[in-house]
Amino acid sequence: MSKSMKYAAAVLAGCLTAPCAFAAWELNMPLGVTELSREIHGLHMLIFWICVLIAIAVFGMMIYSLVKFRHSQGAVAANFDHSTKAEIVWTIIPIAILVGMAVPAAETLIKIEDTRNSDLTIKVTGYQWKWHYDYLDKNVAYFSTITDDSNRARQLDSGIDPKTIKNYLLEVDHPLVVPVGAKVRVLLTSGDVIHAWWVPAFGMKKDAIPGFVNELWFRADEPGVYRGQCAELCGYDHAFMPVVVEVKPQAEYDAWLKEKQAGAGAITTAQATDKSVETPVTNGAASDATAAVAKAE
Ligand SMILES: [Cu+2]
Repeated sequence: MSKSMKYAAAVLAGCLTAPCAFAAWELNMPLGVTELSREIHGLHMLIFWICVLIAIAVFGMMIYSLVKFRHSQGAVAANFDHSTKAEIVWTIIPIAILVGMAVPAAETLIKIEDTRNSDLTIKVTGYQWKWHYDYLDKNVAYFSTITDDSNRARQLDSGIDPKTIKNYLLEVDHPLVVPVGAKVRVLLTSGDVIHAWWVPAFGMKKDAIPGFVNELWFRADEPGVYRGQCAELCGYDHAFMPVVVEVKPQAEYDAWLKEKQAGAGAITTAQATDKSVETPVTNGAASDATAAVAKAE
């Protein structure tokens, strides 16, 4: 057996004895937990199958022509150089395909951009390297930072095996909390460089740009914890600012909000009496963004 064949046999044996590793492979996009994410997935599958049909038609015709009209069979090349009929056909068919894809895509895009009639508005500000969540008109605002255990394990020569850390690099101290079934409007901005807020299960990702306010919305159908990451290369710790969203039943969310508001009230009182208490970090861009939002509303 040659060396390369031995190698191939070893790889094959490895593949057959490690089905667990392959079971974790996910080739397609996740389906998500919002109506929009499922619609985007449907659109992706529709266009995928259209591409498959086009590939079958084009390669089928090409292979048929190569075999049927091969030189060894005595084929003689045609000598025409123009066909109006063929040009009309190969113009109309692609236009029909493009229009057929554009109609459902435009419908979905319009839904994605429609942030009207939201139940809750949260301003999300990206910082190097954490997120700030501000529940507008609710008097609740806090930072969301990667947890200490992930942060320690990721240091060079930390000696900590990342596999021992639960949700390694995908866990934060204070997740974003929203009620299930509510239309949540997210206003995105940044305090320093461009970041991007991304939760794959919601089918949503948008840039957070200093001095600008971008909008997105989601309505999670199922309670649970959904994880994402900053999706814009924002500096050397870009990989260490995860996004965690906890979707809770309405009653649990109400209780959480009340608790947070009580905590915020306590901090405000402490700040009024004790000047040494650190005030929350704000900066020009983020404050401008809040002003712009207030104006828009
Ligand atoms: Cu970032």
